[in-house]
Amino acid sequence: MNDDLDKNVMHVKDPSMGLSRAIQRMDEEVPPINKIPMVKRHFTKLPPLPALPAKQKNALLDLDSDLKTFLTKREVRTLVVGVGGAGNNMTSRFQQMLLPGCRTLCVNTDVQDLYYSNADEKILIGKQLTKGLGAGNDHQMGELAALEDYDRLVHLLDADIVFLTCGLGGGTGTGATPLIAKAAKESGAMVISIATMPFKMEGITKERIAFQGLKNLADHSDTTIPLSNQKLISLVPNIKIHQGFKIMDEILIRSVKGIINLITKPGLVNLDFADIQSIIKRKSQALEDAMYSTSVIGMTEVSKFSDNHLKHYTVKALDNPLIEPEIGDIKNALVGIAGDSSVKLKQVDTVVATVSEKIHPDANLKWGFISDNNLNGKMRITVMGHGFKSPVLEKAIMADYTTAFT
Ligand SMILES: Nc1nc2c(ncn2[C@@H]2O[C@H](COP(=O)(O)OP(=O)(O)OP(=O)(O)O)[C@@H](O)[C@H]2O)c(=O)[nH]1
Ligand SMILES: [Mg+2]
Repeated sequence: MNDDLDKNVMHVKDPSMGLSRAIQRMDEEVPPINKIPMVKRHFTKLPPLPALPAKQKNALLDLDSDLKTFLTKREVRTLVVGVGGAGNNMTSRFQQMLLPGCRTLCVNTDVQDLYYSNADEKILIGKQLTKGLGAGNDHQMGELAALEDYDRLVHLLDADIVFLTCGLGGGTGTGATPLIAKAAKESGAMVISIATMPFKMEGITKERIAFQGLKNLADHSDTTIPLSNQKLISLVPNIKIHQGFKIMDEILIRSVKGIINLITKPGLVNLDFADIQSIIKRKSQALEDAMYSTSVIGMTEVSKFSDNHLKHYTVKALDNPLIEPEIGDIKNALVGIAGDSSVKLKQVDTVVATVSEKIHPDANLKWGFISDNNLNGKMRITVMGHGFKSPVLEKAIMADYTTAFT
């Protein structure tokens, strides 16, 4: 070993020496360090940056006026489209709510229905084919009418999110809505279809037609929400048919409004278009996977904020009895909470944690909070879940319709 180096090494002279003795020996033998040599540092003083002329500086900064223009450009463009008699009725009622930034469009083969409907925009499809007289319960006629105006539809469905609504079981809604979904996708929109399935009393033919329409609709939509009229009867027996339609209209309108509010209102914790895109993800474009492309949307308002109360109503919002989702299979969820400035973090946590505990353990969950002082002591909870298997869609997709109409 090198002698110089060896000098600096303390050798264990006596391996049996106790630790305190060894430290004492080290203190005696190692010379104390009296002086730590100073390292002289050289700082070069940087010359001051030349001040930019104000004009040049402003050109580099993003001014509020620029941000505002950008903000309006990035606003999510939503369009609610009602197809056929039921769809037109729902859209007309939706129009009365005057949701800012949300356009409405009615599409029909029936000129009279369309004339009396109330929407920002209207399209009479299949003028050559039906002469404005409606599709007469013939879904093939409805489909041909939409084909006649397909190019016009592609141009007019210019939005980021298109909500399609119709009552399945007739001619126009059943036949045209799937093609309208296709046209909306072609124009680059995300398509959310919400359709009612007929009451049993309307007959087996209508039911079969509705199931085929649902299959075609699911094939061209990002997400499809079938609402069963029949289930409404089991929930509210002895209801009159027009009351039943009204309730379904209301449910459908609220669902659309709920989704729009989730993503378009600026929040303290924001949910946006990208979030809803990430939630409504189809497993694949294969038709068999469309049975997982359904969503559940639920809303509730609470005025008591105890843990139990919040948990109870959050589950209620998620467990929509007209959709009957398999909650444990929900793979993606959005939770929107709106409340006034008194809402506490713990309360928000209870709602979000309740959804998280109920849905699939690996689910992707996003939440947002909108501060809305108009809510005056109330909290509004909106939940949207996606990725579970819908028995109604499964039935629609798996059934063989080749013989059903002959
Ligand atoms: N929610 C709701 N559902 C309705 C209403 N009217 C009809 N329905 C349902 O929707 C289904 C289709 O009816 P319509 O929308 O009138 O039919 P359409 O699409 O106009 O078809 P055609 O008139 O044959 O061209 C019916 O079988 C009912 O189950 C309504 O006002 N509200
Ligand atoms: Mg009609």
